[in-house]
Amino acid sequence: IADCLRGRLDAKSGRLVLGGLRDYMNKFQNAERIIITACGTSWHAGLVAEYLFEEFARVPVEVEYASEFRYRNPVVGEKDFIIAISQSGETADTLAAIELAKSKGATIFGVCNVVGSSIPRTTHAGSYTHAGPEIGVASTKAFTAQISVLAMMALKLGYQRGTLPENKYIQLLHELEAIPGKVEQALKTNDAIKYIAEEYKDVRNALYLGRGYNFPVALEGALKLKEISYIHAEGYPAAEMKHGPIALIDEEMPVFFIATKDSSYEKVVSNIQEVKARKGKVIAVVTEGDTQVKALADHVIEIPETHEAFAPLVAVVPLQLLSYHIAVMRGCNVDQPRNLAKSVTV
Ligand code: F1P
Repeated sequence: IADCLRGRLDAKSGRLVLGGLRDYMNKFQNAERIIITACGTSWHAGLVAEYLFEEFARVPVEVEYASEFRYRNPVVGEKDFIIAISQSGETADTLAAIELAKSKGATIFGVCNVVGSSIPRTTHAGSYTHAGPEIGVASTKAFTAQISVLAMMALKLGYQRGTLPENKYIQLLHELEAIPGKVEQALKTNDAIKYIAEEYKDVRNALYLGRGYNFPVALEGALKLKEISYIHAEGYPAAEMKHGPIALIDEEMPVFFIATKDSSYEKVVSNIQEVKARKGKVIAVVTEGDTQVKALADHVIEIPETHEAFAPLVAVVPLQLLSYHIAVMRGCNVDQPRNLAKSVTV
């Protein structure tokens, strides 16, 4: 994240320098709609970006699985600004979605990690995430780097469009600058997470729940557990629990909540109460100093307080660590999970 911010965030002048956008700022600013397309973890980063763009820049956003977008007949045209996100820059579905949108006259912006890969070569413009090489197949630091770039784009757009006042813009940039330090603090939860992993390493199913900005984090937590530990896991918006997943809850079911202090905190607390009333096990990622969730949950993992828009950058870290430890304890190869390829090129 620090590498991602370096050179792009000039806190002194209070300005963001997003070189990749330079020639396309007009298209970006005047877009009637932003369509984000990606696969897997990158799609989850795109979901976080939807919340960011809509909150700060008030532009309608759609987030599309590239693997669906390419096969349907989407309404897309010159007024659309497409953001294609990919760690590898080689994902075949994302490349095909780009070609489709390009053929309809849309402007395509890539957010990729691998310099010189196919996606940056085919898009009109783009920003590299500079996350460094992802050694393992499952994306981890690419996710946080993607969100960092997308957050900067959303703040810049909001500022340019006048929907984000200057003082708020500057304040948010300062908050963003503080994130690498908070992630370092979140990494210190490692021992506590190892202990939790020991307790849940043999479960067959798990549920991940979060609201607002933390909903995509729930999806990503579940995906990491599936990818590297081969445990069946589902991520849901916490409010959707009562529309189906609640039927799954019994004393065998661990439910991982992202319950940081934000505008939906009280609602999440009541979701936790609903799970406890059905004897589910609750493991919650909470904000440092939390007392309400602590009193209800079986385990809590404390992370530093952040602005809710940037919470995914910090909250995902303990969930990544948890999947890592569970995978190691189950004897799985965390770097090369079965059946998964680093870049899905077919
Ligand atoms: C997309 C993705 C990854 C996942 C796995 C398979 O890759 O779904 O999120 O962890 O590696 O591919 P990319 O387009 O972001 O490279």
